[in-house]
Amino acid sequence: VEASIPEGQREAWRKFSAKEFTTKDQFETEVVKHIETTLARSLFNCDEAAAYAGTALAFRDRLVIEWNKTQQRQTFADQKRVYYLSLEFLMGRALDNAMLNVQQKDVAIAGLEDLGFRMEDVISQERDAALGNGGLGRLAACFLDSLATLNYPAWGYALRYRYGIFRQEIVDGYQVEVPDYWLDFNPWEFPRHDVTVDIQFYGNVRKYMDDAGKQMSVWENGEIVTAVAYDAPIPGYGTKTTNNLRLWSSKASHGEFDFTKFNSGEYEASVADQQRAETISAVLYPNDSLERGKELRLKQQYFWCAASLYDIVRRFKKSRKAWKDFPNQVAIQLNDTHPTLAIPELMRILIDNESLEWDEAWSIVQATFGYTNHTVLPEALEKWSVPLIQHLLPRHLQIIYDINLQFLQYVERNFPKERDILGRVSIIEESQPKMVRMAYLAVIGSHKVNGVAELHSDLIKTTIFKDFVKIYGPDKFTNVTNGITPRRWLHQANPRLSELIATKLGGYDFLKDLNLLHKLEAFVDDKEFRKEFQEIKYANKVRLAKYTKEVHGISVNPSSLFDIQVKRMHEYKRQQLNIFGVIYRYLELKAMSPADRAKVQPRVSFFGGKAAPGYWMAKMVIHLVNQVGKVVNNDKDIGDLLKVVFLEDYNVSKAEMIVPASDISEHISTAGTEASGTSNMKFVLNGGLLIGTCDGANIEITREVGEDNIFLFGNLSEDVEDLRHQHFYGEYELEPMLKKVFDSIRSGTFGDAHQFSALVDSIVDHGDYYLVSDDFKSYIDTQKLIDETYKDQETWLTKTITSVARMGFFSSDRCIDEYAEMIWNIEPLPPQQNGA
Ligand code: NBG
Repeated sequence: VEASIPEGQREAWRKFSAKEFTTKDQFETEVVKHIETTLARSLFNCDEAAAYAGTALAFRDRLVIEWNKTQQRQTFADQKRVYYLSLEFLMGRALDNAMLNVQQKDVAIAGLEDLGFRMEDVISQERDAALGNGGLGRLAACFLDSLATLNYPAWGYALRYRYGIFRQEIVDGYQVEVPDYWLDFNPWEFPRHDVTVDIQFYGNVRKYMDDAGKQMSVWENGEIVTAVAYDAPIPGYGTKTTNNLRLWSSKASHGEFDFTKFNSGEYEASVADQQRAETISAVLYPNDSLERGKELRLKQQYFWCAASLYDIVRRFKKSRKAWKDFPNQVAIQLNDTHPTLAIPELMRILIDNESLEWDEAWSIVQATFGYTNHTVLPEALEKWSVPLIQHLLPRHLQIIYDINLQFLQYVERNFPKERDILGRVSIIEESQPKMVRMAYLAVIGSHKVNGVAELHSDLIKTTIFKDFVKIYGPDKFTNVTNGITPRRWLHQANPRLSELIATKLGGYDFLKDLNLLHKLEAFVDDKEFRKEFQEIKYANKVRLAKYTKEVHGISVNPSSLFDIQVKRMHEYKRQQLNIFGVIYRYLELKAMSPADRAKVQPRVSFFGGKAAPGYWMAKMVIHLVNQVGKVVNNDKDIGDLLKVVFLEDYNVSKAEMIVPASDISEHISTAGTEASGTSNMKFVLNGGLLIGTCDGANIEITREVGEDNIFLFGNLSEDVEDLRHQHFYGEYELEPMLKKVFDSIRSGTFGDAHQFSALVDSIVDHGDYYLVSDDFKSYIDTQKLIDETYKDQETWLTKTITSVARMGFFSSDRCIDEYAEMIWNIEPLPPQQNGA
């Protein structure tokens, strides 16, 4: 639709076009206007929630102005764009980030004070946008921040879940899940009721001859659900670029409800249809690194892929370029296998709708897509049953079979002597029922496949994708080590540290070029700097201690060593190793004389993280942590020497408080299982040290900060297979220190032993798949080394400062530049075109 204002009237538009506030007074004008008009409240009726709403709306207006201009500039520049398809974007809160990125937080603090509010209270009114499970979703959010900051023309595409990840409550030591209805008030999204796409499910495929006598297929007679776009502006730091995150919401295709049914008296049925349609985008699946093959999940995936591709293709077609130019204008990144259906969907569009030949369509598809793998855990590798896809997406199943046929013929021609290879690499697993291996389809349909840390990228080449390396050659596979945005994870989470660094480095340039942190090493002996650095860490610990007291009623001494493990609860992440270590420490303390106890380094062990609702073993670990806490925290012999805290409902905004407060954080997965980890980077950047296994990005963190500044322990990934084998077929002896721990659990020290028997049995009787016993001694010894090292606070401080200075590599800006160059082949908008 052409909706431009005619030339003659544009002058008036320009004159009255919305302006951004820049002063305190202008900011206050905006806030009061929104509170009085948008919210219809007054100074006699303005609580903190209203102050938050007014402030958020004032900043939203600012973002929208820049966002509109950015879209115009990007359209005008007509460069290649990248589309990041991710089922999860774990954004957290938006207001603080917006204020800092547009560099107007000071103005807002002063303005709010004038109006009678404290910034901290206002910020804490906002609910997290929790549209993700863990690292994978948070990575996508960091990437959006970097893409905008670096002025790349980029869009994110996802689903607008009405319920994000559940809220976790701990009741009697057990996890209880509470729905997270977060859309009550969300000022950051814009419904685009004019941007809709009709998405088809079920139906059948009809073959026909077109006018030129060519055999064609059409998918028809399906059920239609409408996708409605909701947009959220993504501001970059210190740039005018404001990119778009587009979330699709599902609704019944015929609007409110079916009037024919309604009029014929089937009122309930008509409303039920509507609800069925809305169910598609209703809820985020709460599994982290686990796929369960539910039909609704597959519907979500197709709904989102099809709507996004329609949108992308529509934008491309406006440019009136030839199809062969599609990959020169469009890069699509698949965040894990969840969006893999985009591959057959783009094939369907090109062949069935646009009448391209198979080969041409296929080369466009391969040149367009890139695929990021985020795990080698077998239970996380997505497979969908052939009958389910046949039923839901009959045309896509045909296309998948055709892709597979072409691929297998190619393999057969090139590897005629390899008997078993075809069965191994086929997209279709010959099981009962047959399954579609989504990771293989993603590899075959993309031009690049990457892992997320060096070890992980090596592992995918030698394990799950080994045959594909042989088929395509090694160049198709690459590594982009994960990163984090220093804007949220330093500047926003730890403003005092950010400011201290800025005073030493002469400004905040390091937030855009994190490698500049290396200049901090020059201050490692600077007395004044050291003192302030230490004070900031202490203040952050005091803040967490205060929170722990207020929310959990547990008093902890901020001078203790703060040991933190916060992440999704998962056997491979080994929170059980941590809590067994805590129990061991407790038993040792109990056995000591009071004189010996007086020499012990006091410690607080913090845990936090959600367990998937159906993951019993993970829930059992949560329960054990809480039970141990109950015993230890109330033991008079122990006092401040050991406290155990389970922080309820770990999420992004809590991480912003927790991460800056660590002395040590735990990244202790069985070697070879954690693809990267990203909180490890956040903790070090905030002046904490790590205890970790040689896994994921821990390895590159070690390379950067130096071996002396990290506490590594445990078996190496190359030995894991052999150890597992030994557990079953060789001599298996439980580590004696761990046996003591189990004896105490079994004797009922932490409540009825039965409730933990599955956890203990998995190690004693069922093969100890995650090598808890094998790594236990090395873990305990390393914790002792940490206690010793921590006693010398000056040495500790030197280690932490040195580490911060060496973390430049882990900025997500570095990652995004690598993706842009190696995989997407896109350029940022140059300064004269990005509004600078
Ligand atoms: C997770 C890995 C993490 C990694 C993030 C981001 C999945 C499937 N994978 O180690 O477990 O840091 O992805 O890459 O959630």
